[in-house]
Amino acid sequence: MQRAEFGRIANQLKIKIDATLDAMHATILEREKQKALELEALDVTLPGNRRRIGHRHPLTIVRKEIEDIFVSMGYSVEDGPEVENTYYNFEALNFPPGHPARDPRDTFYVGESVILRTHTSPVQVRTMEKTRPPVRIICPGRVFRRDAFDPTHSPMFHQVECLVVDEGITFADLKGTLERFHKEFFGEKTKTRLRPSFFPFVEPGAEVDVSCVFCDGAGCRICKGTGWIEVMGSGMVHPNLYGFVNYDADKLTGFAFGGGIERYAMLKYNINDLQLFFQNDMRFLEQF
Ligand code: 2U9
Repeated sequence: MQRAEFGRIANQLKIKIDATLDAMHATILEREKQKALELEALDVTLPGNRRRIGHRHPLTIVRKEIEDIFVSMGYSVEDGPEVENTYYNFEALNFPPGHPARDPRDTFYVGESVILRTHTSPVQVRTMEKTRPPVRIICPGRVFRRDAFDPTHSPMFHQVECLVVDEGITFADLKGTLERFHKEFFGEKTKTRLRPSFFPFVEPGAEVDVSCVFCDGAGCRICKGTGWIEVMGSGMVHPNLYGFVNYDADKLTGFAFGGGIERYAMLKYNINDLQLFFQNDMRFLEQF
């Protein structure tokens, strides 16, 4: 009898101990869980990690803006090889045989008559060769000249050139197109002016100035007090050029112009050093 009683008590004790241990175990688990939750707590009000995402280079932004303006006026965008034949870069553009631009000190020669193009004009010649008039195109792209690096020069830079050829195209069409383009690009108050100049591929040729984008033409340090800034070269397509592409020089006239994309970007964003476009410094690039 004593033995049975003892067994019962011992059993009750075991149940109690088990329950106590279970309770303690649960408490420990709960405490651990709380600790882990506290440790892993997220403050959703903290700013997130900034993820760097790529975006367009300022020269690409400006090139596309120029393309959009001309496309909206009915032009198409053409491109062509950066490694060119001297025929397309010089001969077909009316450069005489001894012209200084052909000198290996100014132009990168890859072979006897193969060079890195010094302007995008070969694209216009190639386009005329493969299509009949009317022609209404712009040609953006890289060009190469043996210039040393400085704040306004680089051995590689970007140009955009324009060519229009049709019956009855006049100098007034050139002037009107330049005026429209510069108003679209720099703003409606921008004025355009032409000064006589010479380029082998145009006759007559003209330098293109815009009213200073910094002082609106009043005269400042950047326009050297003149109120004008030179941005392009232009002119009426030289009649000699039509023979090279089998166009009828008696029926057709045309205009052309060209300028540096870096120059337009520098004026638009007030950048004073061309090198910044090519150094790929994130502190510069992230501003666009
Ligand atoms: C063809 C006929 C004519 C394009 C033109 C210029 C004048 C010119 C330079 C300005 C500064 C290039 O960036 S720059 O160095 N360009 O002065 N370009 S007329 O005339 C052409 C092109 C193609 C068939």
